[in-house]
Amino acid sequence: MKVDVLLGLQWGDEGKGKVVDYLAPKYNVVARFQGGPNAGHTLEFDGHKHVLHQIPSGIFRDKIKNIIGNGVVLDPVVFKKEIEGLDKFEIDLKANLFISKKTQLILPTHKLLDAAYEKAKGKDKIGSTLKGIGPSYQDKIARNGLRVGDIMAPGFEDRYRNLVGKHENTLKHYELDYDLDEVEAPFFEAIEFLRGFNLVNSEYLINKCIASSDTVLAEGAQGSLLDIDFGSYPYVTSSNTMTAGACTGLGVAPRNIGEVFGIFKAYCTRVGGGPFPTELFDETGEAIQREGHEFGATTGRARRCGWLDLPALKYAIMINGVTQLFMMKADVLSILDEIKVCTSYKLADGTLTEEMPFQLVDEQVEPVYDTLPGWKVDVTGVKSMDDMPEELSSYIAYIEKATGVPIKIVSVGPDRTQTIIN
Ligand code: 2SA
Ligand code: MG
Repeated sequence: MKVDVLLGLQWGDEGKGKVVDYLAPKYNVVARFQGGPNAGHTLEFDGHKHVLHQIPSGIFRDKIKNIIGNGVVLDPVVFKKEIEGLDKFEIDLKANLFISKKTQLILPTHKLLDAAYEKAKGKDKIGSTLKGIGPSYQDKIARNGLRVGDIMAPGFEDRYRNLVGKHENTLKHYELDYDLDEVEAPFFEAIEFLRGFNLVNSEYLINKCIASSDTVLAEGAQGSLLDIDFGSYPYVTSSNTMTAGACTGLGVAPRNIGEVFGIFKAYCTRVGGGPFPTELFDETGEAIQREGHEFGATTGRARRCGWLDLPALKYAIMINGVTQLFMMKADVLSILDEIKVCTSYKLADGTLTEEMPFQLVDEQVEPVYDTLPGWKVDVTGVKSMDDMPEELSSYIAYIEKATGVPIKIVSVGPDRTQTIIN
């Protein structure tokens, strides 16, 4: 079987956790291919609300193998906490969780470096989650990093000291107070804990699954507009959040990619710094934030809110090869009399474009909007496309026409059951 990929098409927080959880029963394997503890995938079921950071969202379903791929950066301390948080669910982690030996480790000093770099950027800071993501990927690319498999080899502690020495050399150029001993003790405890898990050559595992007709879902984190290559650089995360990232982050050949599910919110949100053309600074933005509970699942930060941005959505669909769209949080827009959709950008010289400019920031793009009527009724109990208010059906048809991709799922609330299939 091929690997289906599920990705966020905006700036993260599209509701990927809910969708993976919903789709999981159809899959034998769920795999994370990039990102790390900066992700926050919220799942709600049977009255539980649970946020996962590094563990794939298939973990709550029996008989699903969950793989943390080589493209991920793993913080052992966060991992230990996450696993302990799963205690009450009685999951057989020996049978259900596999970690690539090639997954990069996040060290305590990576988090310190993250903080130091952000502080030095001043008002131009990225708005990093400060989980050590950038510095860990930096070491990976610079060929300095330590990987999960290294913790089983003799000399791990020496290699760790060596790398930390380099980090301390860098840190002394920044004004940052820290106490390494304080963060190292829990780190080594967590490393010992990690040694008890299935640490595997996950590229073999996943390719054997593909060959034996298992169904595999690759679960993206963050969103396409945060992609290191195609996002709003430098206000991005440090990994490839796009479909191609699933190939490199798991060891899956491009020809083995099947469906690409693109998740987007019926509006847009962004957490952290960086350009956001359709951002709302008024009461409407505040109302969306309130109604949509738009606060980060990892850091609790308030998310900036704005209208749906079609040039950005079409861009994400293009670079990912999206075959099916899933629209999330449609219920949040029920409060609005009318809904705007950005159809193109007006550049500083007056020209209109439907393409993403090289620098969203510098070009000072002005969104051009279409206005659609709102539906103004509670849709959280709607169970089928036929029961939808006409205005919501029109909103869906409008987006499908603009993007040329069918919207196959519409979410009208956080629970597993509040999911409408088209
Ligand atoms: P980082 O931490 O170095 O990867 O941050 C770089 C930028 O990427 C953004 N980013 C995110 N944006 C939305 N959601 C993310 N995950 C958490 C969640 C966020 C949270 O799911 O709720 O709880 O605040 C995420 N992770 C990274 C980040 O804001 C920077 O703009
Ligand atoms: Mg999130």
